[in-house]
Amino acid sequence: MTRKLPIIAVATAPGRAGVGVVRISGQNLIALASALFQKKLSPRQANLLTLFDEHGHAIDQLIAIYFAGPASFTGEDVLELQCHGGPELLELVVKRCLALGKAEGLVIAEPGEFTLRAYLNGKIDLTQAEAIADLIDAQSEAAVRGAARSLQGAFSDDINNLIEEITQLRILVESTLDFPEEEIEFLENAQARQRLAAVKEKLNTLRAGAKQGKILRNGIQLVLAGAPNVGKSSLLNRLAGEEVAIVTPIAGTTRDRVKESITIDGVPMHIIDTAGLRDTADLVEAKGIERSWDSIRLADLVIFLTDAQSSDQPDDLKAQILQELPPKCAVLEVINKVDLLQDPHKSGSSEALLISAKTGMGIDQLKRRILETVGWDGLQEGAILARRRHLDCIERASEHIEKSEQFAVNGNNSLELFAEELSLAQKHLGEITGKLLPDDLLGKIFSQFCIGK
Ligand SMILES: Nc1nc2c(ncn2[C@@H]2O[C@H](COP(=O)(O)OP(=O)(O)OP(=O)(O)O)[C@@H](O)[C@H]2O)c(=O)[nH]1
Ligand SMILES: [Mg+2]
Repeated sequence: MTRKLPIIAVATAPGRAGVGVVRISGQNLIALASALFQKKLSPRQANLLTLFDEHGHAIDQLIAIYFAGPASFTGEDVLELQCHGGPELLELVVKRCLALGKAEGLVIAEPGEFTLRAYLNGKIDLTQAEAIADLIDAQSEAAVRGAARSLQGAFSDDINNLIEEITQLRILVESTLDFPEEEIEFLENAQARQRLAAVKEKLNTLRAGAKQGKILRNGIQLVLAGAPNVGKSSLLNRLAGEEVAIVTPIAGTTRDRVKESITIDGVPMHIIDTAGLRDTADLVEAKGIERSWDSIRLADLVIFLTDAQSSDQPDDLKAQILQELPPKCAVLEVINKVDLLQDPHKSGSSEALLISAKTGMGIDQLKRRILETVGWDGLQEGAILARRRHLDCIERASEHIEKSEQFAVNGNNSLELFAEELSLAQKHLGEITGKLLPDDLLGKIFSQFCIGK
């Protein structure tokens, strides 16, 4: 995880483009830079140079920029080669660099290794490192903005401010521990409870923001489920705004899952249209139905679609779906084909939404209900892009703050426990920015990056 060898990788995406960037980072790259170009590069300047192979034939004319450490992305010396963007060409450039960097031990970078070095050298903290990956993976404009804010340090600042407030409180508590007779007075004088309440409120705001950020980052797995022929594929097409799934009047049309990603109000939705659920002797259809159940088991939200005209009672199927749902997954009941009804308002339970995938009736309300059900509050100014890991740490910190509150109330002999809970809350918050992070977790986080980052 913490090797010191110089590393190299293509930093741009695979494929052909105008420009392709090869990045090298290491503790001392002066010798390598000279070997590559037979001249000393001036740091932070664009140098137009030609790279030659071992026979003296030109490989590419490129722009080289040399960043002397620690004033670089990784904190080490960094050499960035802006070549022409062809995959074969970039491979040749990397090969040439590897050959000339052999003496210094130049190796191909592992996924996320550049960013890991930036983190280990104190150039960025862990939330900022994660924000780099999230910025690159962002699936909507709002997600880009959220990740960019985290990269600027907005999320880390919020966390660090909270940690600082808890530290102040701990200092007060711990300095009183030596004088037990003053405990009760301390709690009053230091306004411990008010300060704790303020910490709690900030933590709640942070949690609410992080929840929104998680929705924005991961999107929602939305599964369309129901009996055959109720119009699931038609609804997918309507939501996607194009004919992605085959629609026919024949029950059992959809066999395999059809996936389409859209955004609703900037929130990424990964919609999965499934095979209609029924007992069947058809082997292919049965396999498809198995996959429908698999999708339901992984959903964030299931739309249970029924047909307004059908006389079938959907209650059994609904009960079956409810049984298979993962925790925290909601079901939205939606009745389709209301365009065929004389009086749409008479149909179904009061909660079910009435739509027509064919005419588009009720689709806007459905979109609104989807966002409401998954807990999307609308985009707040200053939203950050959070991960499951962040939310878990915030939840755990909140639990310890809640517990500490009890000890602040009881007074007698509980200041030590009060201090202990505060310190645990702090520890979990520290995990978010990486100040207090187990090594194995670090490996896990950076291994999810792609090479060249
Ligand atoms: N009138 C009307 N017909 C609809 C509506 N939605 C779907 N249909 C029709 O219902 C039939 C079945 O639609 P699909 O979208 O294929 O239904 P499905 O639920 O995907 O069916 P399976 O893939 O077999 O499970 C087609 O003939 C559609 O044109 C609607 O809102 N109104
Ligand atoms: Mg279908």
